[in-house]
Amino acid sequence: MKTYEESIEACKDLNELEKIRLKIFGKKGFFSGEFARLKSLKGEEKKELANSLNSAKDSLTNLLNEKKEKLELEFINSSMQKESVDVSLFNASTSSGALHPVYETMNKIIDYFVGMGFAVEEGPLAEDDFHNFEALNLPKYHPARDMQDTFYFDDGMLLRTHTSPVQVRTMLSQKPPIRMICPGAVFRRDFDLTHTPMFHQVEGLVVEPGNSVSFANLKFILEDFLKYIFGDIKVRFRPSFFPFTEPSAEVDISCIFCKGDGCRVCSHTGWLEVLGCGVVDQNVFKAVGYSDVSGYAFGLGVERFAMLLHQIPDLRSLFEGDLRLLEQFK
Ligand code: 2U9
Repeated sequence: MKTYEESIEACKDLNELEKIRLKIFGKKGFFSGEFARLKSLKGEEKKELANSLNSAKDSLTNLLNEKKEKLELEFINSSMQKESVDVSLFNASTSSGALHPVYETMNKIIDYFVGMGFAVEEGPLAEDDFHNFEALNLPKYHPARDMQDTFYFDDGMLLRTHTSPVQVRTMLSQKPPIRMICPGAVFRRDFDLTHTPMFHQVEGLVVEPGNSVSFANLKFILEDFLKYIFGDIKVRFRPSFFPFTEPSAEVDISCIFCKGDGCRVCSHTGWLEVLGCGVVDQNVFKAVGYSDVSGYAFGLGVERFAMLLHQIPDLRSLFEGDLRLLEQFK
């Protein structure tokens, strides 16, 4: 019969080793029987057995631990070999990627305005107070400037809260006429069902010398744009307020789900709010050194458009990177 030492030495896997351990140290194992026997002994005999049992226990424990470590290492090495992937091999199941629905929607919006002769302008994500607030007629006490709404850096710079600073930069570097849109990421300290700290806007600006630009021009282009994006819908303008435009309006389309009858998506109003707009406030032109000009501006949230176009109920799902959602947009 093999000794315990020989069994441990010959053992080939961790399950087998555990069985041997139980035979030696388990409740009904070798040591529990021997220590029970100790109780019936006395004097020198008891002492001798106790000593030899304790040293056998130490040496078997060491042997078991060493063997366990060795078998574990062997197991890891063989699993790594079995599971390793040769990334240089051609994978027949690889599928192509696709544009994210937010970018697909943004491109559609850009296509319309480029077709209408608008230039596409971009600007920095980290901005200063002047370009993001001051030049846009947002007074010092305006709530949007609050630490709770805006991400500030230690040096007073901030993450732009809208793409409007791009229009400010464009006006500062160009002369009218200007006809531009600026698509891009913006940042606000907001996170719930309908807000994420980063989202995308497309804003537009038209400036002409003199007083030729009117609300009627703005109304025409936005109605035409919304029909290009959403198809056969009604459009309505509601008076509103923005610091950078006067007069200002919010724009609704008839609900694309219930055709205006009222449903859960439109909160049973028959209308969906999709953008804001207005005639540019003269204070904004003053801030960039323009005089004798007129213009209109508008702004929209791209995620809202993507959600409506693709019937995506939760805004946050656009940012989770879940392939089950993204693969539906190929
Ligand atoms: C300049 C002058 C005027 C841009 C405008 C809006 C109205 C607007 C919102 C839509 C949904 C922001 O993403 S949103 O939350 N935007 O309602 N934006 S007018 O007006 C400007 C911009 C720049 C120099």
